[in-house]
Amino acid sequence: MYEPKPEHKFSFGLWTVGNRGRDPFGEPTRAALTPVQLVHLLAEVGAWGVNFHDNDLVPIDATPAERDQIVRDFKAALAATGIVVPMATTNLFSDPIFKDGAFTSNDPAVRAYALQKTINAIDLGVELGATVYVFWGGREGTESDSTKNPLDALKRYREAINFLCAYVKDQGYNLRFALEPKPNEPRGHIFLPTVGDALAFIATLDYPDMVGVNPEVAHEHMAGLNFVHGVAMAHAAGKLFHIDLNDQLFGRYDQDFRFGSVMPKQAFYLVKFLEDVGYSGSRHFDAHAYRSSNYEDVKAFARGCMRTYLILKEKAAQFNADPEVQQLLAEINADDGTFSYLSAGYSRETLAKLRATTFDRAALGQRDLPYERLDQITLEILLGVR
Ligand code: DIG
Ligand code: MN
Ligand code: MN
Repeated sequence: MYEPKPEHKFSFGLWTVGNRGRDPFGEPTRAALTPVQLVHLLAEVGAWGVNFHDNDLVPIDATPAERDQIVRDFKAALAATGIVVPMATTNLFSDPIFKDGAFTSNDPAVRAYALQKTINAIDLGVELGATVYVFWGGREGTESDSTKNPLDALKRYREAINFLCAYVKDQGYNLRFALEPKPNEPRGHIFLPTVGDALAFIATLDYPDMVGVNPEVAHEHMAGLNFVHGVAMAHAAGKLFHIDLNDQLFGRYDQDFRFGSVMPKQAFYLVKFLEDVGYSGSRHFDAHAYRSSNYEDVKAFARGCMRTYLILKEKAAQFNADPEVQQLLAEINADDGTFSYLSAGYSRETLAKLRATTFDRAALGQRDLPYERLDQITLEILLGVR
């Protein structure tokens, strides 16, 4: 039961199971594992895919010969395990050159370097099979808004993404971009802070069809937002190209906890949504084990992410099949068709009919809404007593 299979499309970044436990207040608690070792660890726990930033795989100062050897070794590990590479991305945040951003840096040389680095990283990702390319602009932001006009920053961001979309088209790559929002950390304020901002930004691009979003649970929770509502917004816009699953409380630093480990009820609604709409992308866990964990516990963390997803998937099916839930939903959404004429949109006839309608406000205000009963049933399904 709850064993991960390739068809579940569970993926992890090298940086997730390879996280060494460093945090802003402490040195690493785990030894470094090589990308090849991490691929074998992921195969051992039953993952389907592995993702990476360019420098998770190829050190920033590697020579071309070293790069090619690393790629050969990595490809051999992928072939030996059957693990695939669904997504790749660029590290535009670790090196000091990016201290004031990459695409939005005030220094045109840094912006140009970020473009060059991303082009090379796109080539690397495509070479290893990626079809989604994520842009998390962790350093694209400010501490002091005296330093950067947001219009200039967004213009630079737009020019960079437009340039890179044109590059991908020119190369004929089968690759789509997914912007990953986050409100802050490591910058005091990060541009494109939420799913809504990213969707608005995409609409201003030269090739909007190539660009979607990669929402992350923890990042919307940091902003105190309902993650499922943001995911639904992206899905409705045809822009849910990828998703970063993890967990945390609202208003905390980016905790990247094991999926479902903090707010299982919200995780349930997310899994229910993804399964109900038939989301076909990666279920990517951008999360890491506690600093206190050793690698056996890191494997437990990875298994836990996938098990929890599968358990909640089963709970969602149970919810959908529960007769009392279905009866309550039918009650709540009762519609005798009286107002169906409005769904055809505006017309003079519709307007006249609407104007001529009288409403019994008191009666409508007294309508039964058994939401407590429905939510209690939901909770009892999750608690396993139903
Ligand atoms: C952090 O949430 C970001 C980076 O780890 C990476 O660029 C992206 C890919 O999922 N998530
Ligand atoms: Mn995160
Ligand atoms: Mn992420």
